[in-house]
Amino acid sequence: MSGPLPPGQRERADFPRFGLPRYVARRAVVPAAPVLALEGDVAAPLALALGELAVLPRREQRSDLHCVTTWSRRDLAWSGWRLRDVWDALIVPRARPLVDVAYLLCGGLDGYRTALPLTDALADDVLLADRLDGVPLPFAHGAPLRLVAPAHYGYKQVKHVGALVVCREAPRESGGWVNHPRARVAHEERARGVPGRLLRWPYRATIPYAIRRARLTP
Ligand SMILES: Nc1nc2c(c(=O)[nH]1)N[C@H]1C(S)=C(S)[C@@H](COP(=O)(O)O)O[C@H]1N2
Ligand SMILES: [Mo]
Repeated sequence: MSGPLPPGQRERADFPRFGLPRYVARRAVVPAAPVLALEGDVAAPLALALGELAVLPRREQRSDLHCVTTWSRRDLAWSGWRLRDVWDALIVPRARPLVDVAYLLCGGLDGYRTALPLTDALADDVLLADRLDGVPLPFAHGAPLRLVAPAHYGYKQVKHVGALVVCREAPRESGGWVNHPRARVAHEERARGVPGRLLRWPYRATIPYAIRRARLTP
């Protein structure tokens, strides 16, 4: 994927393990037989074995990852399932969301959780990926399953996904009040209530610290 980077972003040649220092310093515990829990404002909460996703068509997608701290990694080759297909084929018929649900919260096995408005989460390019660059998703980048939502900053793209929580109201997120509810990269929605441009420099200054923390938990 070429063309100019979104506003305020800078390309990185490497692809560091990254995250909020509090979460990236934790090691997600991945069970031997991982499941995807479907819960929240649904009639019938359930847990899907990850193998059940294999009934859906596999999607391959090349897309960029834009971290809110201003680094971008371009042209990652993801493979997995479209979240909208999971929604239509598995979540709607089996968990039966209530009629007025509006958000989808994604929960990671390290305790990290963020949400997107349901309409954003069901966009064409939002995947639950289990493969990256032709190999099973490495632990560093979110095994066994990771949310890929290229139009949104990295902080919305939960790694080590263990649960999808359907919500009527905007749920609490790991980033707290500072998280923008949509976090669209093209609109530089880095945080709630502050023009994204003003956060480029202070966020950029935190990159080395987060990468160091991440390396301590390989
Ligand atoms: N479970 C979990 N998912 C997470 C995070 C995290 O700390 N824990 N950090 C987010 C942030 S801020 C970014 S930029 C990307 C980084 O993905 P990477 O580690 O594959 O580079 O993961 C996102 N997903
Ligand atoms: Mo990030």
